[in-house]
Amino acid sequence: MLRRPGLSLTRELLRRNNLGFPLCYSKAKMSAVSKARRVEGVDKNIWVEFVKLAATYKTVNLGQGFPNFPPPDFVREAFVEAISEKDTLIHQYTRAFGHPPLVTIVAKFFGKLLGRELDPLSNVLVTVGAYEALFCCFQGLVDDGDEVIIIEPYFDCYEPMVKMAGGTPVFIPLRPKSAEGRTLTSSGDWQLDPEELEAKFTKRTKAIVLNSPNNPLGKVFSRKELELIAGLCVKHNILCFSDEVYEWLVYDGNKHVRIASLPGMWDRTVTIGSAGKTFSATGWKVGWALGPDDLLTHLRTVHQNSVYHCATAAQEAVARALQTEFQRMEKPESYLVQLPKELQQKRDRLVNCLSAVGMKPVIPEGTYFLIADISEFKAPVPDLQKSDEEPYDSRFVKWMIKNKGLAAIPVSAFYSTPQKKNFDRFIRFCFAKENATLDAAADILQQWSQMKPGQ
Ligand code: IK2
Repeated sequence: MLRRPGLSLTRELLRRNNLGFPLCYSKAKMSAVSKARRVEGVDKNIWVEFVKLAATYKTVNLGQGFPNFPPPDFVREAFVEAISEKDTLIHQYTRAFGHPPLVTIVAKFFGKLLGRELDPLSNVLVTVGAYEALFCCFQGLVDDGDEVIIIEPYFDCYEPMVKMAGGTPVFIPLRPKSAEGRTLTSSGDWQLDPEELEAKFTKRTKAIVLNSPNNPLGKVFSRKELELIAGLCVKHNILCFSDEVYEWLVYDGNKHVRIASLPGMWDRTVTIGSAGKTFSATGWKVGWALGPDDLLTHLRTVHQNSVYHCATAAQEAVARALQTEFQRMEKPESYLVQLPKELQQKRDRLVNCLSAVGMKPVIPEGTYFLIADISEFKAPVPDLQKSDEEPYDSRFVKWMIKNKGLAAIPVSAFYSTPQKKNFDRFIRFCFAKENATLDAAADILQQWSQMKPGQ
């Protein structure tokens, strides 16, 4: 195999695979294959594209949302202990809808948080990451012709997943309010217009997707905002898919409110969580959906006919880790109490660095991410060829990766096509990184901002 100089075998394979040429097929054979209609128009994926770029060039990677620090010892040890078990059952298939120890502790843990008793067998479904839980929601509950309301900016997969289910996404933007004299704005300044939101509900609306804390903005929806959404769900009798993967990552004393706990919402909400985000182990790909049996039954049908179940040892490890956290819930020694404190310091480190170079950060109330406005960035950037197809932020990030060795994600990727051009001056950084990585990014930005045009 001809390898690009300087690339490891793993990186080379990643690069080739992302180019979309499976090594065993000839091009001629591939072109004879006609695709299914459901994959029409959903073939582009921001992660495939930008993960490949970040892997091809040597970058300080603040792009994709994963920590580059290890999960805590008790979590890693839980996995090691799980796979060291002589009990052969840990190494074999387990219950399709969730390994019994995991569904038991998830029901106990979230039952306490939601203030209701959860049945491990009917109110919990374990999935391959939150991603699969989302897929099961759309496939199991959205039909041809159904409309699904999506709040912009949104985690990119919602749109193709709705379309693959035959549904129509209907978008409603969070609009930034004026900063009223403040130099720094907050994700809390981005709000829904209640009348505009209500107007999106039609006879065809089946569900609304809520993501709080929101990726990429970092907005944590307030109880009042959630009550507005909940009221509309009840009034129009529609479902809510509540993606809460960043539920623990909330800063500045903000509180994460679970919409399923609001009046009238349990029966119509599927709440989605991620052990990857909870325990800083995104590669484990263990997630879950919580909800009433009559909704989850349809997710189980999709799950049993696609993935069937998630790796047993990973489920066992997550069960053990959650058990440990359950004993010390809300206590200072809890990882889920300590992690947001650490991340808030990292957020502030990055906010200071970006402010100093004129990339105006929107201070996030939660998540791993912050978005920054690059329109007043004090550094020479070449005239990036105008393109009707590719938004400016995307061209900017590609240039930055290739020429400055710093990876981020263009925020237009989190918008629907008509809105992309209105939000193409923001880029998203992930601050769930070692301080050394954040400092390396700061060095790049500082040196770049001190350069003279033409240098
Ligand atoms: N839902 C949201 C809102 C997510 O952010 C993610 C993970 N995505 O992170 C990649 C990035 O934005 O850089 C998921 C769902 C999927 O979670 P899981 O990893 O558990 O499948």
